[in-house]
Amino acid sequence: MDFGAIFPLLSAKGSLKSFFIMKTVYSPKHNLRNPKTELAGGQLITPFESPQRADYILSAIQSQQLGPIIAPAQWPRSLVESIHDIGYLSFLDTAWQRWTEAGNAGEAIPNIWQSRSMPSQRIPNHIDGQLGYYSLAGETSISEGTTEAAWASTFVALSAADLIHQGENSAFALCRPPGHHASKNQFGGYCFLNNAAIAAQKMLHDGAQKIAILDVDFHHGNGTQDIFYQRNDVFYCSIHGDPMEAFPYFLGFSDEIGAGLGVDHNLNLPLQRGATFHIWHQALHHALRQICRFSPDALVISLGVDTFENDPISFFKLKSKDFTQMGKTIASMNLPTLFIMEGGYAVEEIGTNTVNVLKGFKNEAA
Ligand code: 7XA
Ligand code: ZN
Repeated sequence: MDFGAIFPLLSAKGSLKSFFIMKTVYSPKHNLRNPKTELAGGQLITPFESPQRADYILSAIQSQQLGPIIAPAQWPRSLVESIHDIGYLSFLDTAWQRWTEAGNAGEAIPNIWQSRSMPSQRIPNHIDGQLGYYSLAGETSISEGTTEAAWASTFVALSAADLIHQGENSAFALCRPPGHHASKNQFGGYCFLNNAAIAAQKMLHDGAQKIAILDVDFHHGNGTQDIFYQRNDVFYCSIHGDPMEAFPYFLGFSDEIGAGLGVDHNLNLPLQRGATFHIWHQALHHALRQICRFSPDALVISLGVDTFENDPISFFKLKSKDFTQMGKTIASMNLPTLFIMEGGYAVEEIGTNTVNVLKGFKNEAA
């Protein structure tokens, strides 16, 4: 007898399906991150990483009835300090105020960095020097409200991680600003606090022994790699545009396999310009096989949908339907899975592409 036909709640295996429901954690405080300037092409342009992005995702979640939308709780600062340096966090706390008090009219954009020819380890006192010290790239301006939005984004990730701790088999953290480029002590690539790393660390605090982070954003998550590079309790794996051709340019190569205890706990799968879903999906299978060998207690997905064919700053060729298959394939791991929003700049399709992953996952997971 086909129980599924009589009771739509029952899968063929007879287990309860949760009506394709996945809880989303969301905070309207993401709107506090609303910079007017991004340095690109020698000009100050309207940033690609805009509040609209989250609006589109939220409305797709609502219209496609993914599941309940929940507000984040507040979490202790110590959880964030377990990933980021205290000095960096104080810099973020005061940067905007110090920038404006220094008499600057525009948004805070770094314009000097410690370089190969200036290897001083000193941290400058001046805000201009500190912007250089605490950043890894120049496109990302700090504007009023940025730090508050970044913390709210991290609280979204922590609350979604907590849903998994409470027994949900999956959850979606609609984080904005994103996080995977943020290292222990540097912002850049639109990221300030590394939401995926902080959430993974919370899962370990909560009793998990091993966490795998799979980064499917178009860009390599240099911050996440750097944070866990010498550790063997977190396996970091990323499929991304070849850094010889794509941001962040200086990390994400296939010979970066981890160091010390972390050897063989870092896997980079860079792909060439024009990669189709067929190629991308082969890389995903390879990644999942390695994650399987690691045998984690849970999976954190750094979910960027800037692999989409019409993304304005990326060069892969995934179509909207491919994101559904991506979710299904990830579900085959049969692990508690936390999705953390990262990039994606084709705003009109960002909601569809994101929800396609989540529904693909949920429809497949028993
Ligand atoms: O995943 N990371 C992103 O989507 C942001 C990448 C920033 C690229 C800036 C290029 N000028
Ligand atoms: Zn990206």
